[in-house]
Amino acid sequence: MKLRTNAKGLKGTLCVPGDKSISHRSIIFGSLAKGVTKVHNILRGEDVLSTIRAFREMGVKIEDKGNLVEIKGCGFDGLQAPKNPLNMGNSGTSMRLISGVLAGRNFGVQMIGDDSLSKRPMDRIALPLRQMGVNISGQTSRELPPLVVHGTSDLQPIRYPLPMASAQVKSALIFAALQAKGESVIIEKEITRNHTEDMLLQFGGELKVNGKEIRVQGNQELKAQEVFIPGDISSAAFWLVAGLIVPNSKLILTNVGVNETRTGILDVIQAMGGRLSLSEVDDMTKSATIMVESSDLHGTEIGGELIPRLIDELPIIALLATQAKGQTVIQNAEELKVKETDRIQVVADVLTSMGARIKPTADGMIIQGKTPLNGASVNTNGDHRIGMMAAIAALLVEDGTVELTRAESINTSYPDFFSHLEDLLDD
Ligand code: SPQ
Repeated sequence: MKLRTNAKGLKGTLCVPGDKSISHRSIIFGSLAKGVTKVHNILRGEDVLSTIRAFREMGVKIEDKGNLVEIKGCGFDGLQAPKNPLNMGNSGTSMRLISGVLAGRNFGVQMIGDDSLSKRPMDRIALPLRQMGVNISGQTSRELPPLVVHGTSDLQPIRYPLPMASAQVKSALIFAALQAKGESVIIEKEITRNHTEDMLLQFGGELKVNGKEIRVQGNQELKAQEVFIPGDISSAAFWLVAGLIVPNSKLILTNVGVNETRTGILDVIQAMGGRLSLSEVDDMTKSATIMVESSDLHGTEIGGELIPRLIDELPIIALLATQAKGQTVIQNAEELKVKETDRIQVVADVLTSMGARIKPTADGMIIQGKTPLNGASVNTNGDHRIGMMAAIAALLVEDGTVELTRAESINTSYPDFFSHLEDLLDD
């Protein structure tokens, strides 16, 4: 598709769709709890639909009533063996978290995915789950999908220091630990998004968090809840950056999730001198209204503990850095290599083809700022965040066209992205 170029400004107020990570977890906890869970503002993106389909195929009744989604959970023991392989589409979160759920189920399941998911390593969950007694295997030593998981009713607890900063591995182990015989201890490498921990407590479960250490007792029962999902800061990120770099812009984003494990991008924008403010901060739902305006930005350094708090925003932050004064250095972000694409290489390739000056490194990028962008032909390579980054970059192209191939991958996390862009364009 041909992308909009040469934008004269972005203006208006927008409510971004529900948080993808929290949406997945609401379906999982709702299916595992006993009773009827009601979920408001769920994201109806392809990834979450994969999680919904998987639990339906395991016998859980999930009804989309338009204004809310209702899940009739029957507990861990209520799950039934699916008749067919579970197709997780593009969703790493679905495959990894559901593997943890299956760890304590006494039946075998095959999980498959699209071409991108079929290249993503599952050894990171296979290794610890095997230690707990699960029969789990994929293809090659990286345990790539298709992945076969055969759980056990004799699941052993685990003490596991995570070798990488990963909320998906942590969450898979929490779901497994809930079904194990005794207490499990999971130690994070860096603190990552804590939606699983928050929601476990909301559903009446127990866990103890002490810094990077998480203790979970086995054999827990969960109770159905009403869940209100805030907007996804990872989707809001595209508008935050657009509002900062497109001249004559002012955007107000309402009901954005601001859980502190996800707000690294706000810290970066402030460090770069961006005009940004928060209002209507709600500590209960962890949400806020965020305002941004076109700004004079300067380069910064991004690394260490900050990385897991903005990992999915690094493609759009790289674009932000191309418009700032001076150099931006991103490091300690090697996890980017195992996302929907190798996001270090693909971000560098796409933005370089548009005229940016970016050097990919082993664990990040070095970006030179104040670069005008030109037209190009861009392929998402099946990665939604690359597609949305290219669409925001195109707004700065004054001469030339930007053609985007495989744009449909954006439906993974943001099906209304292009209609929201049209609403905000000030011409
Ligand atoms: O589900 P998927 O494909 O892995 O989604 C991505 C994304 O960009 O939408 C990563 F590619 O987000 C992950 C995120 O990077 C979602 C997630 C979660 O919901 O637990 C955690 C992060 O991954 P990780 O590697 O930290 O476990």
